[in-house]
Amino acid sequence: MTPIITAFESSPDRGRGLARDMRVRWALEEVDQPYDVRLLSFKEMKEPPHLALQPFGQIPTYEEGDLALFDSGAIVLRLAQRHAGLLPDDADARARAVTWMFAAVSTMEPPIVERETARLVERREAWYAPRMALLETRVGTRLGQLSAHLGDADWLDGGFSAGDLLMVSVLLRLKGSDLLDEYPNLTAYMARGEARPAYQRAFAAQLAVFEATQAG
Ligand code: GTB
Repeated sequence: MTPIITAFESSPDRGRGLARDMRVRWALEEVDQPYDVRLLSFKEMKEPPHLALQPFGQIPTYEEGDLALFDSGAIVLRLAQRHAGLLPDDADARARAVTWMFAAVSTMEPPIVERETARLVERREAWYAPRMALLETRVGTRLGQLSAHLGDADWLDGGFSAGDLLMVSVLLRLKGSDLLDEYPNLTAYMARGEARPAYQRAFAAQLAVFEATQAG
């Protein structure tokens, strides 16, 4: 049965692959699982049929037969548990890879999202500059810690895993920011993730959605 994911009909990132369906697409490509996509308008995301799948009215969701899941980390975990290629076989190594998945979405991503949100919606506030300085310090602290852990390794814990998939996805939200300038090992790590054929296929698929909206 071909799983179905949801994504923005019209992504505000204009095809840059920053919305969270991208990490699910990437995981599906890594495990060679074909999938269908249901595109949603912002209005449809807040209507009952979608709220029954995603109580917060967000994308992505994942449907596989009778199973419906939401939250990108949980969806990637499901794929990694059901298919070979995203988690090591050894039980302890597997637990460590899952730890990195949680660290990506619960330790690294929140300050990065908070900074992004401030840039989008708080720019005109009188207190914007000091708040941004604070948020950038928080992000910088996490980047420094992650960089120190990664060192000159290719991936966070042995071979590429779902932990790296989520961590690279989170870091890519900072692409182009000077916050990464101090950490060449992190930019190289992100580039290794982006160079993976599965990433490239996933990126092309989400970009095609944006290009179709431009053509139409
Ligand atoms: N914890 C959930 C998960 O991981 O799945 C969070 C899901 C989420 O935040 N979804 C966002 C959404 O549906 C899209 S990804 N937002 C609409 C809403 O809440 O009403 C976040 C996102 C959106 C846009 C950009 N961008 O334009 O650059 C980047 C990231």
